[in-house]
Amino acid sequence: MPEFPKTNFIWGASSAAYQIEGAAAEDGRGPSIWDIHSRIPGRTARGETGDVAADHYHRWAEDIGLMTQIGIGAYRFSTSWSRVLPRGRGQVNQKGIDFYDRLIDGLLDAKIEPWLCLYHWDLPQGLAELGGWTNRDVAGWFADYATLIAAKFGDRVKHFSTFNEPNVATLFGYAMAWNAPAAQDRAAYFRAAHHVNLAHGAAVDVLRDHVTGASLGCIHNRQITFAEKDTPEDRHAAALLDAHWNGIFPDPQYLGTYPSILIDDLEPYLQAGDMARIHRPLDWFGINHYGPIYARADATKQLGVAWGDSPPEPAHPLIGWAIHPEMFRDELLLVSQRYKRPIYVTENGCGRDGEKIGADGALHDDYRIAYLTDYLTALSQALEAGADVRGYFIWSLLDSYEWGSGYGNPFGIIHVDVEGDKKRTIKESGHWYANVIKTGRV
Ligand code: BGP
Repeated sequence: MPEFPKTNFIWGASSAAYQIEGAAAEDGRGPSIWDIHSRIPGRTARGETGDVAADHYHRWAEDIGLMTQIGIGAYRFSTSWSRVLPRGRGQVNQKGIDFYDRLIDGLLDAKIEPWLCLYHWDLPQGLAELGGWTNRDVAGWFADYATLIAAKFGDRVKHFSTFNEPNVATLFGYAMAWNAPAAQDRAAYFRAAHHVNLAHGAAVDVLRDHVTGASLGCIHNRQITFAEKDTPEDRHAAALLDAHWNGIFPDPQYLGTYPSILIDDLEPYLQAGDMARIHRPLDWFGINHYGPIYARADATKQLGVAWGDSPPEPAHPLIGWAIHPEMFRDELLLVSQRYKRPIYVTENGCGRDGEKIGADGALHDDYRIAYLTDYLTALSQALEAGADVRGYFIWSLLDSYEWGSGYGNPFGIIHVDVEGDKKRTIKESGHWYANVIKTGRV
């Protein structure tokens, strides 16, 4: 029976602003690229938006109460850039600051450590209109936003991440057109990726300067990458996708280099001194992990690589994808050895369509408990093998707006009646997680 360290190990839960807050046009919040994207027909399932989401903007106190009930020690959330700076720069929205003040104070009162992420994909539309991540000035705009956040909350928040999954935001946003702003433009993608890295470095400096005792990291979605078929073309595609998915952000941020396979494409956007601006001292590495990815060569795609199909192995009948906890263990070991920083697993979990509260008033998600048991067992194996993992944050606290899937495929350990009155019900997995936290055992 896997046991986890009694000290020096954090049990947490994660969320993201656009996925849970709602109140999209309330109290002065400006629009972000996701408000625009989700309104364009065909972009999201059933045309759903985050306008109301889990209504966390109004129910944050109840949500803190639920975290207390589960025993959560740390809560990872993101601030909505356009809630505090409606156009992304310039005028500050005091009501937006007040909201995060209330949330942070509430968390601290409940003895839950706030982990603040500056960017979970919701660029202010005002900045998108100036070119967004493709405009090099964005690094300065992001640094100004980080300065505001540090000045307002840095007396109480000590754990900050600059970005959540910059790979998903740029690859899906600028090359593959699955996420906002849904461009398919090879040059825009490379520019955006480099500017995100510059913004990261600039924000790290600001947070370091303004927050006493800051603990800083970036959160990366890391998955082992395979060729769909064992052909030279697909093997090359897998090496490329691996560089885009796993390397283009962590390598410059933590090691001070870009993956060599991408350097020719990035070269035009690199200026003297850029790598030193990106490669700033970091305290920890955040990993979001779901499962392996597969690459197929495809010359018609912007980057010459398409998302491949996973091999014909049985998908989990209820979760819909194949479960590979051993690759989670391997990924943790790999990241620990390569980047040599303490690791926090900042997302892991599973979604399932059509979950319903039963006649007994409970939501029986035994498949989620089985999934989490397998993944936490893999984590304990990685710990035993020497990976320096210091904490685990479940994705996610609440059923949320799951981007292109809309309100389908909810991942929460707390059910939210999104179509109805937004009532919260702790799922069986939430009660199970409470016991894991209490006993330190799976
Ligand atoms: C991560 C995101 C989260 C969340 C999660 C589940 O990529 O950081 O915001 O959406 O994935 O998403 P998916 O449904 O794509 O597996």
